[in-house]
Amino acid sequence: MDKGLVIKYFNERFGSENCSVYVSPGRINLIGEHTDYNGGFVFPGAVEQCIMAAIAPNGTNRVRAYSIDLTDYAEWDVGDKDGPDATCFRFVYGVARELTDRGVLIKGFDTVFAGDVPLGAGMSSSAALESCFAFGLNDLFADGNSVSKWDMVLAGQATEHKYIGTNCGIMDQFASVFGKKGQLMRLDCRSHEFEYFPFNPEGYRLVLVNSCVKHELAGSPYNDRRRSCERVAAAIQQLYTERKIETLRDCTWEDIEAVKSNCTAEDIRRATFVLGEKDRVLTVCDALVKGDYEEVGKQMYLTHTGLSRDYEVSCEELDYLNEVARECGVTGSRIMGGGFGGCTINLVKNGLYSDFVQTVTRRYKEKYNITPQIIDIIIGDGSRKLQ
Ligand code: GAF
Repeated sequence: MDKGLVIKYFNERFGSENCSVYVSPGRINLIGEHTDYNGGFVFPGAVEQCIMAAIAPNGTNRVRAYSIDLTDYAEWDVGDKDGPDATCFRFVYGVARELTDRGVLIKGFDTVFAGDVPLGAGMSSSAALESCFAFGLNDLFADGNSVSKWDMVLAGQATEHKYIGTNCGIMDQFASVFGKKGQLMRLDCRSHEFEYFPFNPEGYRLVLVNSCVKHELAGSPYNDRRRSCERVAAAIQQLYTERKIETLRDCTWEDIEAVKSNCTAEDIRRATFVLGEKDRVLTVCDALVKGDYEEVGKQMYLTHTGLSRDYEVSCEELDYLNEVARECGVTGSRIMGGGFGGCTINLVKNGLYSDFVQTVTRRYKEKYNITPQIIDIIIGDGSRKLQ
């Protein structure tokens, strides 16, 4: 992303180059899917693809915002109770309100933004947008009341919940704000403790294969999955009143067995996936420390199977990409992100890389008449100011 581009558009629209420029990345996740809202572990990293925004206070109470990618413009008052309709502006509006609730006195501003995080790929372009504005508006308006990085993360997540309608966890905003070049992060989503893990697998590459399909309908299947998990946790709490069960993180395999007859088979399948996934993140961390990439890959395939059969967030196209990866001898491959379309993440031996990319591109095109997008992963830095 070129900062000259957003400055040029800012100047064209608002007649000045006097602006600050902020950037926030999308993310990958090596393992730990749908565990964040269950208080489990995730293992994401920020990528180089990002959202970039030029922002300047305008001395009024009005926000004026232009999206370069969508060629769309909106205006609203800082105190507006409803905000704009278009989703891309609702992220900006929501984050501004959430920061205000956390003590940042936000006034009117002009902004122009753009990004190169592929939309609908499961790389979290929305969290990148939220984090970009959380970071930028805090920098411009905090004036002694600056909020912490965690507050920025929570402001982005609350925006999804209150202004978009997706009851997401904390992983995407966390990765976008806290990302570090060359490092993955293992986050405990219950305690918010996290650790950076240098990620430089000798002899392997991480590559995304974007199916370029998106089957999700307005966030509701995602929220349904979350509700399934909450129902199972609530059933366990009901059985064991002496314990405190907040999420599935507080539950064991025996607990799930104990409430089997009180829950639907579908809810039990969802919970089974989540408990398995929690353990898989820890197994992968240990394997990484030992340099055991075969084990990392094995766990990735197990995650894919669980997401496809038990959590049911895969689709025909993603299962096909996973199957082709397996047939090509790729070390690890799985759906990445929320599911229902988007990318697979693949851990591939250097020597196999070109063959795999050629084969998966050809076979996917033959079957679905879509050329998949190949995205080489470079782990980059989190939210920051460019000027
Ligand atoms: C989406 C959500 F936004 C995250 O919080 C997370 O639950 C992810 O799906 C699945 O792991 O990206």
